[in-house]
Amino acid sequence: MTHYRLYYAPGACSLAAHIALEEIRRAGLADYATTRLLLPSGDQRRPEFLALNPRGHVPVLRYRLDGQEGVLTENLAILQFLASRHPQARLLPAEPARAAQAWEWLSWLATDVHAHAFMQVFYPARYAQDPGAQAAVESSGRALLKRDWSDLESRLPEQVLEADFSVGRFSVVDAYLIVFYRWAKRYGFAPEHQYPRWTALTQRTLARDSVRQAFADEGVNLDDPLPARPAPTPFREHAA
Ligand SMILES: N[C@@H](CCC(=O)N[C@@H](CS)C(=O)NCC(=O)O)C(=O)O
Repeated sequence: MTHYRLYYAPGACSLAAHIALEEIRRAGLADYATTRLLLPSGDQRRPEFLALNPRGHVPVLRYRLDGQEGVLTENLAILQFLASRHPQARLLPAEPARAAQAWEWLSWLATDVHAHAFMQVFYPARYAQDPGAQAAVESSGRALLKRDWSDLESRLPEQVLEADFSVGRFSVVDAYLIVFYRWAKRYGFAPEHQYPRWTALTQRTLARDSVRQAFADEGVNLDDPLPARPAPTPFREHAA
């Protein structure tokens, strides 16, 4: 049986892979262990972690497969690997048009929403030195996110209000979307008051045992407040 180890930070984007692994474990398909990193403490820059991922990012997945050890980085690669290794877990749709929709969601979330918009909000000091310019970067990220949330809400099918997930059955898209919903709440976008489809989808996702287990293991909740931020410095870190 394949065995995995996920390197994650509580509430970070790695939560999507954690949920996927929990789905796989509950289906009796494979087991996994976890290693927790604390981003505000700089664990991602420790030499032993950089040896696994020189980019200094979670998630990282280590696996043993057919006697071989492997290391995989990048959310989308990890989600795809897990879904294709364990088709019985049905983590991605099999039907081509549905699968393409899933990839449409995953690629937009990883690039426009995470890498483009949220990075400006999380790490403005990586874009500008001057505190005034950093505030401008953060507000640019917030404006992008506001646009993204409207786009997201309008693209979710009406059926998510009553049943269904983003692309029909539960998939890793929903595991990834709930990470962003939690971040949206923490960063003051109040999605529960503005986006009924995304909120209904989130509640349905949160009702899954795998999702509740991954949240509990990481010690996070949908309603966790954002801790007070330290004064801006060039190395300011966010708590996901
Ligand atoms: N492109 C990477 C981005 C991963 C990423 O940005 N992870 C964040 C947590 S959500 C991280 O590890 N940040 C630590 C840092 O940038 O120092 C992916 O999609 O896996």
